[in-house]
Amino acid sequence: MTRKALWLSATSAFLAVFTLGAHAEDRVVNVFNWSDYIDSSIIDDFTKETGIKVVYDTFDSNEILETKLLAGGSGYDVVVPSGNFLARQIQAGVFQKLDKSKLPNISNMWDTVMERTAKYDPGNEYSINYMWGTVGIGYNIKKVQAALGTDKIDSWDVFFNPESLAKLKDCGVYVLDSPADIIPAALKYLGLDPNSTSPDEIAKAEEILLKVRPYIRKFHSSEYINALANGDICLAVGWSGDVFQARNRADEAKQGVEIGYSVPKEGAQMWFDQMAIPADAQHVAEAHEFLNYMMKPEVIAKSSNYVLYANGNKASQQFIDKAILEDPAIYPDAATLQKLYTVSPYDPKTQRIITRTWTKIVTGQ
Ligand code: N2P
Repeated sequence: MTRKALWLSATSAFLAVFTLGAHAEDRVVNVFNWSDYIDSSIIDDFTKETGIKVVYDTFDSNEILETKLLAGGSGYDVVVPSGNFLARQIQAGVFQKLDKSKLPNISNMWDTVMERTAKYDPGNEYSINYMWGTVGIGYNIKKVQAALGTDKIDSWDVFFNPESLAKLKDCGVYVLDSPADIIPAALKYLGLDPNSTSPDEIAKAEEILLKVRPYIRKFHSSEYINALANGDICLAVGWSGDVFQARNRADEAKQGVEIGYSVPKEGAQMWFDQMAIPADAQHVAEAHEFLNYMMKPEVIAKSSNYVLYANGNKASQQFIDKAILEDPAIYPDAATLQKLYTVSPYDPKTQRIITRTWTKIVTGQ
């Protein structure tokens, strides 16, 4: 070997080692998930185990996530839309099919949940269930008792009946800033199909929501957790696990705040949040490793134990706290399941009506 050739091969060997080293350090996955939705030690453990750094951002609205996904180039490798949004995003070409050969832990998933999520993602080709839960009523037991003379909340009437909600105005009412969660609840309360696309029926939901609008302090999809826990509000239409997290925070604060959650008897929405990989993700291998890690029974059980939502992983149930697994408001029993309905994605025309309606409701005009 000539001197020059020797130098060249030494240089390329050095470059190769250097690039490999840089590559190993560089492994990253950009995750965009709902706020208050994970025990952060899970992220640290994932990085320890795989060497993959996690950049973890949060949102509290399907609409925000959807805007980013439809614009493209979000920079995210794993996102978690709810099923009804996922379905139309799949249609729009936003996601790539999962490589199931990289997801051996899929065998831990729960067929009962997969059958339901297949409604949004036929064959579950694009997504894995993260958590699922309901839309219901979170409330401050003592304050509601003082204002209404009862702390038995078993009906949407406490919220949709203006006379009742007026009594809770001063102690504070928050509502999810989420048309696809609240409008179906209004339709259901009115005895109509929560999936109605009839403009007349949606107008009826608008009418009833405008009647209670003066008694609503805020539309927001995550602040109600602390607001309930601190005793700043007495009622929130919110997501099950978030209300249970409020209950835990209130217990920890030991200020005497007691929080209840009701799945109203008229019916409540059951939703499924699904992990998926955008078509333009830059770290596809890392995204699959993340998904596979989240399907480890101990890992996803740890998440459920912390966020107080049920997950779609059957094998994880042996690691879930008994009190959670046996709480029908988290893991519904047959009687609770009877009361739950799912919602379908809105077609573009209905979506325009819903968006317009929602603006009117939130602005109160
Ligand atoms: C997480 C709430 C997610 C439920 N805090 C709505 N999909």
